[in-house]
Amino acid sequence: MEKTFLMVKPDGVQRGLIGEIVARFEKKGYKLVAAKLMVISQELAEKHYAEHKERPFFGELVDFITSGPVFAMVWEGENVIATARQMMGKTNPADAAPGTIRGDFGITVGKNVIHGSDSPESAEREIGLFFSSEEIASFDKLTDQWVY
Ligand code: DAT
Ligand code: MG
Repeated sequence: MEKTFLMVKPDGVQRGLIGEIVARFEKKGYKLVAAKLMVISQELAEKHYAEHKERPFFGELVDFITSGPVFAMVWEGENVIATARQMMGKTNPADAAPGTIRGDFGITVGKNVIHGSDSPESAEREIGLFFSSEEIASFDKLTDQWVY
């Protein structure tokens, strides 16, 4: 089954949005298979956002993502990578539809509450950066028979 990497960013943690965000993916029917509260090192931040290294906002982005604890998660389910991106909303909360996480909880692009992998390749890469294989649970969720 497909897996994705999602992370409540430092602004979302400080604002008390972890529970609200986890609840949305739980209610959707997805399965949480790994989660931890952690502070991202400079090195991990630079690896995680390597694709943006040449962008003018890279320094700010790394400073922000390392500025306080994040809540890192792995979620599993059918088409979870693309659907989680839809549930998050557009990168800039100003463009994100109401009902999406960024549309409901964010105002500016620099503090947009949540990260989510944008493709199968980035999901695999990001899960590997943040979690060891022993940290990812493999189990049957009994309610899946009422979801699928
Ligand atoms: P996403 O997080 O939706 O995958 P992205 O990968 O293009 O978006 O950018 C990563 C993060 O960088 C994004 O969540 C917020 C920040 N960012 C993107 N564009 C920005 C901009 N023009 N100014 C400041 N920060 C920006
Ligand atoms: Mg991205």
